[in-house]
Amino acid sequence: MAERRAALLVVDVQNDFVPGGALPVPEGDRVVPVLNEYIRRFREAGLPVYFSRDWHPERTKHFKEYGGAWPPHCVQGTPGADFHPQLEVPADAVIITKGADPEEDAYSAFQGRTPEGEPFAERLRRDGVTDLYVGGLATDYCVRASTLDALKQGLRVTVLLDAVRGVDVQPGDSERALAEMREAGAATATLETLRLEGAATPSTS
Ligand code: VGL
Ligand code: ZN
Repeated sequence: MAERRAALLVVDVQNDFVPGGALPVPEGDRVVPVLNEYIRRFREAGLPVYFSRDWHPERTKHFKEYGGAWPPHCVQGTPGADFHPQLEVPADAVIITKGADPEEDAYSAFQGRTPEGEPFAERLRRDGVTDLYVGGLATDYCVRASTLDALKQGLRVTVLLDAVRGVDVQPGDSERALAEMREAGAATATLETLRLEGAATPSTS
């Protein structure tokens, strides 16, 4: 069997996406302690962890005022674009920035780049990642788009059900998004069922 290597992608856990923010995801803050536990497990197993962030210019066709769907959020350099203060982002974490192009919605982390300007998919290939575990915000937008793109890249993808929440602009959007991700080939897991591939040390829980 070919060697496999897991990695964690934490999607857009930023102040504007939690209650009190500009585009709050209901219960968005609840994913933070759960993600912190996933982050610890991946790091203890010697596996990579990536953090995507939504990072828009003030003027973008993503915002209502310029023809898009959303109120202004995650504007570059503002407190709303910071990671949630309780999210345990390691000092050496790889941050994937997306949404900086004023012509793009960029819901997917695969439209993002590392600080060196490398596309996320290339970075994953270089890191030898074959299995991507995805949690964060929001289930029906950036988690959905990132998961579907990861599957298109040929990765095995697992959505972390206890570490995602959705916007649900229409009731049921998140459930429909999860069904779509499963249909496209995504697996699902929780802290209780997680078994990591390619861990340097066996995970004990
Ligand atoms: C997102 C709506 C607008 C997300 C980003 O991170 O899911 N949703 N921009
Ligand atoms: Zn956005």
